[in-house]
Amino acid sequence: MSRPPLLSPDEIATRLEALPGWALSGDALRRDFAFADFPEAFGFMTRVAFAAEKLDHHPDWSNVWNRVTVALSTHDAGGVTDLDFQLAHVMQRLMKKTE
Ligand code: H2B
Repeated sequence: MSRPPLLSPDEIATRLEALPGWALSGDALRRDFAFADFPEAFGFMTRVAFAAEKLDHHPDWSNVWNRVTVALSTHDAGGVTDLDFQLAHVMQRLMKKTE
């Protein structure tokens, strides 16, 4: 499937203003999420997994008990594209359902 183009550093900085807690580090958008406990964290990951599959765009992430560490980049493009912002917004929405 064709992937959208890489975003410029300026475009990334502008779009990050709408995503509290997220930052560009290296070639990825990154954020750490903290939840009340493991079921909340894993529930969040499960909901995100279904949304990611629908988007055909998947996070690099890890989980330790109540924490989920996320890096979003578009592997096929070698950096950050609109798809990463779409997935970051999905995560923001689903995180709020867990709080
Ligand atoms: N996820 C991410 N983060 N980057 C990709 O380039 C990517 C993906 N490519 N999910 C998709 C799957 C691709 O491998 C399939 C074949 O569409």
